[in-house]
Amino acid sequence: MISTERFVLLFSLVMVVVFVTAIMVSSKGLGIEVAECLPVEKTFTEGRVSKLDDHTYRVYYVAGMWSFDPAVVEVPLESELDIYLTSKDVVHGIHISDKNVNLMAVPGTINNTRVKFHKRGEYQVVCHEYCGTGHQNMLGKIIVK
Ligand SMILES: [Cu+2]
Repeated sequence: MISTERFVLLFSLVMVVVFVTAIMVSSKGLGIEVAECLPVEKTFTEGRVSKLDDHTYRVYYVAGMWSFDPAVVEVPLESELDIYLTSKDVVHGIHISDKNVNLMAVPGTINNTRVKFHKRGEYQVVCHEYCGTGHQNMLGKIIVK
């Protein structure tokens, strides 16, 4: 007969293996990307958009009280945006409507993710971290033509 402690320990080890396997399958097998942090040395202070090719853009977002730089990004249909995000003052966040993008903007760090646009339209960019009295005005836009 197995003791309760041994059963709990064995069960915990099995669950660790199951969770690590699930993470590996999600990231490698299904291609789900996990947001990553880049080192402080690569911090930038100005927002900009760089065109890498006809359907690949690199967007450097700088969040600040209470706006995003750049405020408006225009890209063609089927574009992939490689988004780099930092903050110049306090902790902000970024959420892109209808997309599974939800990043923190932390001063001194850069967060990165990729998003692809398969439908035309205007996608609202909002700050999802309460960052002060002007938080509700912190809006941006991504226009897919
Ligand atoms: Cu904010």
